[in-house]
Formats: sequence, C-alpha cells, structure tokens
Amino acid sequence: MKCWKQSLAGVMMLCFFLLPSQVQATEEAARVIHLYTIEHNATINGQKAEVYRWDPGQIVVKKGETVSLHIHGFHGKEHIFSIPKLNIKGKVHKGMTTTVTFSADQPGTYELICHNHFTSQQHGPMIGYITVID
Ligand SMILES: [Cu+2]
Repeated sequence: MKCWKQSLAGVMMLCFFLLPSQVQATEEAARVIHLYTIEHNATINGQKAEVYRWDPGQIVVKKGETVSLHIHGFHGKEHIFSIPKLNIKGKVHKGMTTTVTFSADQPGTYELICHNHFTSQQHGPMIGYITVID
C-alpha cells in the first residue's frame, strides 16, 4: 500500500515537472488579485515545525469575471500548483511572480493546490480556495 502511494506521488510529480513553469494569458480589464507563498514556523516541545500556506487562503470572484492572479514566491523554493476545476497548472519560484488568468463559468469552490506541500508530512496542506459567486 505504501509503495503504491509513493509510486502515484512520483508519477504526479513527474507530470508537473514536465509542465511549463508559468501559465500566462493576457486579458484586458482583468481584475488583479495578489497571492503570496508564506511559511509559518514554530517550535513546539523543543521541535521545529513549519507549514506553508497561500496568503490570502481564500479569494472571492464573480462568475464570468476575468481574474489575473499574481502569485508571488515569498517563502519556499518552489510551489508546483494546480487549480483542477480551471485546468490550470503552474509553478511559483521564490523571488518570482507567476501570473495566471482565468474566468470561472460556474459558481462554487475551486481549490488552488500546492503539490509540493500537499500533506502535513510535506508541511501542508497548502490549499487555497477560490469562491466563485453568481
Ligand atoms: Cu507549496
């Protein structure tokens, strides 16, 4: 069971490494929203702990609105991410900005998933939420 999970994780990581490092599109009159990759640290019972998060962790957009999401790499070497419901994949590097532009055509919650920091063992879960309203 553990071997199967490791193999699946390896295949998923390989797929993301083969993707372009940035997903970009240009749209006029796009609403610009800035997101940051943030690391939180603490020492608990003498042990260092760290977690990564998107900041802000939730954004709200309107259905059909063109949004230009500027993701700034503040902490962490890299964050390979996807927004599955929007078919968006990309990568954020420390010190760089990755921009993705989208327009969601259905209300709902869209997850922004960092695949480097997906589980608690990987200092996650680093998952942001894009709430699309009517
Ligand atoms: Cu991450």
